[in-house]
Amino acid sequence: MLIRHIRSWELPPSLVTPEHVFLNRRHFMGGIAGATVMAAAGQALAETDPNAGLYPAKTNPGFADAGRAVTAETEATTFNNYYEFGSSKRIAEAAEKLPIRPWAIAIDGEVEKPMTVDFDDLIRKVTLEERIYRHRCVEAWSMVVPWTGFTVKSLVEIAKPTANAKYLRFETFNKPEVAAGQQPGLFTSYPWPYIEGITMAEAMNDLPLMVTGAYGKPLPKSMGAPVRLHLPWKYGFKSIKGIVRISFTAERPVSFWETLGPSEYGFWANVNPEVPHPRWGQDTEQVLGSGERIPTLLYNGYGEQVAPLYAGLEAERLFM
Ligand SMILES: Nc1nc2c(c(=O)[nH]1)N[C@H]1C(S)=C(S)[C@@H](COP(=O)(O)O)O[C@H]1N2
Ligand SMILES: [Mo]
Repeated sequence: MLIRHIRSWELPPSLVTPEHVFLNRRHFMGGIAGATVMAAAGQALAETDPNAGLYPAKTNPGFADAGRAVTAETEATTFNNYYEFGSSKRIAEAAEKLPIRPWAIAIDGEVEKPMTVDFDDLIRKVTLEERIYRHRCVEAWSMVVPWTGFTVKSLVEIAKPTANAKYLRFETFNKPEVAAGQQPGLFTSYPWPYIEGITMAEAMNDLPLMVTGAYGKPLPKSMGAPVRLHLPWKYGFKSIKGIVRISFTAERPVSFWETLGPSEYGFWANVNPEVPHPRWGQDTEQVLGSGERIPTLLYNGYGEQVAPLYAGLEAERLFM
């Protein structure tokens, strides 16, 4: 198996530290080590980020309360999945090596006029808002984060896709010189760069957010600065970080994880407690930063907003 040697959560449960023990330990220690790292990172950001003045953005009243406690900032910003920087959750320091200025984003494919925009120009063309969203990782842990960003819908309006555009394909940077995970030898079999995709209908829904900030500040590098996607009703791997290209396509994009393990990670990846991952259940989730385990909700609780998107698609593998 291609992916067998990498991901610790794929090991038989008996071989790894039970997740709740690990998460509790993080909860216990996060206050000390995490706070120091974050204070330093936060200060560096405030000094150098040209968009610091845009934060905090106004909270969208429709998303002011996620119905669960917001995850402590030190937890959410130091417990990450970012394989470009390694397979551990502790990549926050390594991710600081990524240069994020200047940051060009290509918008191409099935659009009236392909373009390259500088992130600092793009962010001034859109309306930033804060939304508190639940996030559910396919590994069965979850968090609640106050994101700042702009809707994917507003990005589509700027991009002006043609009638041939059926999908959006997102691409992450490929910088082996700073991202150890992308260097030959480490995860050689991995199909870099990281790719994700959604349909045009999904893109035009109100929920998808192009995220530029979290916790009322510019996004930390560990969370995908300067810009990442967030799709709160899908498993976390769909929420691609460090975006450098957005292509409008006629063909369905094949994502990074789908290329690696098509029987385990599909295109749709909508959260559903009743459809287990081939190697673990999805009915409950560990709340990051607490000892709590809670039931997982269909579409991560966002069914009212997104279930209509999937009417007529019941033959698809919508939940993996
Ligand atoms: N480019 C890139 N994007 C990525 C990932 C990644 O490894 N590389 N991991 C994904 C997974 S599995 C999750 S759960 C979320 C984690 O986001 P967070 O680190 O901000 O919590 O990012 C997603 N986006
Ligand atoms: Mo994830």
